[in-house]
Amino acid sequence: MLSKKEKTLIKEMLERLTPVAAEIGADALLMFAAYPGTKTYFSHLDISPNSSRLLAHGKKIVLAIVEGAQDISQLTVTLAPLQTLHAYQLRIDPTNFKLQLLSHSMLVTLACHLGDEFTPVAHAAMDKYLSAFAAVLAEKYR
Ligand code: ZNH
Repeated sequence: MLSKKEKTLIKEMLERLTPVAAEIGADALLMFAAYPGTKTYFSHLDISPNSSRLLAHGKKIVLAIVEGAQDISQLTVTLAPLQTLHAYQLRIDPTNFKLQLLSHSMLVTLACHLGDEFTPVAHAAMDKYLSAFAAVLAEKYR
């Protein structure tokens, strides 16, 4: 799926974004939560623009994506706790992962933040990685 080169590219790109994880996560989450079907999951959180919860939750999401990128071949192992959380505690409808709305929101946000650095090669690699990530999160439901 992902070549060695792509994995390295993703890892480096994400590591450089770690200092602005909250900002990027917040932007992506705002975009994501604007989709009608996803809003309900966040009704208990104040994720209005610039709210502390938006930044905190956004940061958690990006850091999980950075962590997963450390060794993409081990994604199912790294993400096991998150799988359980989404499937059994949060009970997120798995359709949400298949729609890839958060992945898409993240790609758009990365494109905005990275500018020229978000090359077609980087875009394709990141798209594949985020799809794999979402697929792993949806796995526990089967
Ligand atoms: Zn999610 C949570 C990530 C998807 C919903 N998440 C969470 C967290 C993280 C994440 C990291 C935290 C955990 C702790 O705290 O420990 N997610 C993630 C990712 C993805 C996701 C990376 C993709 C790719 N989510 C998702 C979806 C949804 C969700 C799709 C819906 C629809 N999450 C969620 C919620 C939560 C979470 C609701 C909880 C919040 C609170 O805080 O409450």
